[in-house]
Amino acid sequence: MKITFCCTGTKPEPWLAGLRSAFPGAEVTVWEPGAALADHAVVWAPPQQFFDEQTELKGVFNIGAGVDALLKLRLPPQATVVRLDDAGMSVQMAEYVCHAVIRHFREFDGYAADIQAGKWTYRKPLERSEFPVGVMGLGVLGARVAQSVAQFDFPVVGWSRSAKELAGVRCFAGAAQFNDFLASTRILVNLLPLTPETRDIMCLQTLSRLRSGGYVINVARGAHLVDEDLLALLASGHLSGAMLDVFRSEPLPPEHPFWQHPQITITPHTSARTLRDESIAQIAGKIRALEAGQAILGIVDPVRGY
Ligand code: NDP
Ligand code: OXD
Repeated sequence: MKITFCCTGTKPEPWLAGLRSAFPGAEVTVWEPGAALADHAVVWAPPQQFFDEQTELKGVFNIGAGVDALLKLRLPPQATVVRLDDAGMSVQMAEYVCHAVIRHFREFDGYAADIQAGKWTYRKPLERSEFPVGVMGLGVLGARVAQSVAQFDFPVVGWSRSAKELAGVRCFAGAAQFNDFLASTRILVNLLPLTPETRDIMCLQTLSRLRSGGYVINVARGAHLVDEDLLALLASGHLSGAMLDVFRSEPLPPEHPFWQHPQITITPHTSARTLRDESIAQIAGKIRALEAGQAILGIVDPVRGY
């Protein structure tokens, strides 16, 4: 068996070592133009030339959960495209979002500023029931996040394409229930995949439907959020702040207003990192299953876009 590795911005050696130890008999190499045809590919942001040349691939394994960039390429039609299915990311997302929700609700930024100014002051405790958290996307990551936030007794609502039942989460589904979901939400968490249907989904029209004093946590993709609309709603006071991990252009350009905005906290696309060992173990298991003709989780539907 031949496995080719083509991951832009990723140091290949540890991945090659892990894949070679999982498949001692296989040829595992870094792709270069003109390389021999492989059976399976492990990829992140490969160039189009990679797929133009690698025409015999059975499996294409993306080392991230989001496949929006991959699906912009022309892929070999026979290949099964597989994304990471948790692989240690859901617990990281839960940490990030719970941190953001609690930091906002408990006004920890305000306390930090007071302490910095030498002030020993108390704020009146806020009512948890007035801070319902709404999670868009109830897949592998969103479901774990919604249930983790619910552990802190916040009211939690969720929204997905197909109807779901999740303990502790009031679930809404489909376009018809989107406005009701938004109207039930004060802290909005985005964990949707980026598809033609979800691009620009957080805009003036939708964010205006959040409860007054709304807060936005975007951990999915930058193109879900219309930046100017967020800024306008912060200026008007309808929204109170945002914590953003993903941006339309990454790294966020130095002149972008998000860098210095007092109500916006940014992090550099780090809410859930790809963990190498977990990912290699998952991909190796799936290559074995595919080779044995068995079903696997995490197969991408190119028509659906995720
Ligand atoms: P999943 O595919 O498991 O879940 C996607 C969820 O979104 C599903 O519940 C799906 O509904 C819902 N959804 C998709 N389209 C729509 C729509 N049009 N309307 C309503 N709901 C919709 O993905 P993951 O949870 O694994 O990952 C989510 C995203 O998180 C990734 O695509 C990626 O962009 C981002 N991500 C960001 C990272 C970071 O570090 N910032 C790290 C990892 C991922 P249904 O259940 O009905 O199919
Ligand atoms: C992912 C990401 O999609 O890292 O996994 O953003």
